Amino acid sequence: MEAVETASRSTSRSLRRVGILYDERMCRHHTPDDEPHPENPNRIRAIWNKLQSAGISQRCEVLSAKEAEDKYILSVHGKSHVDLIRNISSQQYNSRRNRIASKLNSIYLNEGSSEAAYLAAGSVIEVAKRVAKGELDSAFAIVRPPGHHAEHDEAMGFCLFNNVAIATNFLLNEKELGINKILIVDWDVHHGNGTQKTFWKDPRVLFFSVHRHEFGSFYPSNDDGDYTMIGEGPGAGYNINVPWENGRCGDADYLAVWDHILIPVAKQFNPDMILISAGFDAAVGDPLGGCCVTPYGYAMLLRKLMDFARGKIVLALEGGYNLASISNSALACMEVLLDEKIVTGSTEAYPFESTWRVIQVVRQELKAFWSVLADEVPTKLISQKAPIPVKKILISSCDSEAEDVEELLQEVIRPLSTLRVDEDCRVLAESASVSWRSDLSNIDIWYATFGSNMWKPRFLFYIEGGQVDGMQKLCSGSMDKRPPKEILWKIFPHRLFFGRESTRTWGLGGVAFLHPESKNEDIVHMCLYRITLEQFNDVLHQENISSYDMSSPLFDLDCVKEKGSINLEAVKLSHSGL
Ligand code: Q9C
Ligand code: ZN
Repeated sequence: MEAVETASRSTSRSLRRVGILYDERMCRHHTPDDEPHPENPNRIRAIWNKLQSAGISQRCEVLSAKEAEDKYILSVHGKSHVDLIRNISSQQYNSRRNRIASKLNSIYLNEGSSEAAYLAAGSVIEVAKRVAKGELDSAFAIVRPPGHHAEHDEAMGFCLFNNVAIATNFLLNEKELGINKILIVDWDVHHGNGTQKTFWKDPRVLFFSVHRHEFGSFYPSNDDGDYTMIGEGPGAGYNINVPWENGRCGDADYLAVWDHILIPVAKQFNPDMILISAGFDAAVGDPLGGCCVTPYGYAMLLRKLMDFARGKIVLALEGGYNLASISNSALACMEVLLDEKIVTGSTEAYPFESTWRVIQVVRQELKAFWSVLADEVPTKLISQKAPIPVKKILISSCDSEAEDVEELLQEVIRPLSTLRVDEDCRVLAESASVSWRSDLSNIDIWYATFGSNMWKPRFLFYIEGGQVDGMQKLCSGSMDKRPPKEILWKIFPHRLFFGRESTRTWGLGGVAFLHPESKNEDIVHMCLYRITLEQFNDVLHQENISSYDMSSPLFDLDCVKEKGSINLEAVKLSHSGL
């Protein structure tokens, strides 16, 4: 008899039996000389510590890891791959290990890798088995290395064995468990290529992945994650990809995809169990993902899935590289599993226009297989896209003589309009570099604001962090939390104009400038804050919720200097903010 069946539940335990699995042995997989790497042992430690200090693990059945048996791993991987991962940590491989890793795509290996890989796969099997048997209602396996990129004969993308695929095959093959249809939801920001391939022709497994794709340029950088990849043979229609065209997707985008694709299909598919490839690298603040799902967003996504498979849900950790983000996201999910907080409501934001477009093409592609997708999405909904902003910044010179408007337009407006505020910030480095910070922390700028930022307490949330009033938005603040060194109110004899037709973040007219030309009646009140260029970048990042890739500044002086005649001095003297 299993321990969890006999354990009498104390009153502090949840009414729901929720399993949580953590094992320190999975921390022994790390880079050979412990060089920094985003996929490092502190990821699972951070989550585990958070769940303990929040009192969550105390309300759960705590399980420890078990190594997977080869026969289960072999249901997904080839023999040579299994042999390699089993032996890679042995001494015979000491001299070859690094060379082997370097030939693989985004993989490191050390003496702890074999054991961790077996434990990660075995742990997902373990919790899945207990949920299938009804010993647990649901469970979260805090495992690493992650799994969803691992293919039949190939480790890649930080993944050695495909943990979720292995557990899925285990459930289907253990006939007495009575699990015949499984829904895999892969909300890791990357495409679950390995899982997709495993079940490509298998109608017992509905694989759903939502991921940054950018037309095949985002990792794993090929067409596998395209929406046209729907499965084959008997599996046709049982593979659903939702490929983002850009980063910066957040709660509103994910919820729209849930409401208009995943949830209707889940209803029709009616799974016996749900496995979630629960990477948290689409979370706000993730250095690789560049998306902005909040813990509240994850809670909603999970809550909506609990209405299926009689709540039999297993979460297995995949990616997620910001320790605070993944811990908070995991905590939010555990609270949902424990059913202790009601999560309802909607988000402040609307989905991107591109999100509605993707939803429509996915529905079109799959409607032959899922009748619930056949109807057009109401135009009323689609017209609700990322809102028109109430504000924004970026001013040029305040006391220009306006004698050479043409030149000013060329030299001020053009460089400003090339700011990367609205661009896709592709993450080039594995970990966010912070080297720009020290340079920019020594440079003061005047940040001229209008609209809500003129109200100091409101603006300070972007510096000090906190909850912006009237919005469900939690600001992280700047890394430099010093208050503005000076605050100035000024009236400028100019008018504001929108420098672009639209930006993806703010919608129409997203970025405003002071018009360099001055007409008699023109007047604008602005509040100027003297802050550092580092702080300014942090403000920009938060206001354009979008780019949480902090590996490079959105704005530095090169943007201006390169273009020639707007020099540093001029920027300082003219009290120009940016
Ligand atoms: N220039 C998971 O989240 N990035 N894996 C490679 C190459 C690899 C992510 C970038 C990202 C793998 C489980
Ligand atoms: Zn990922």
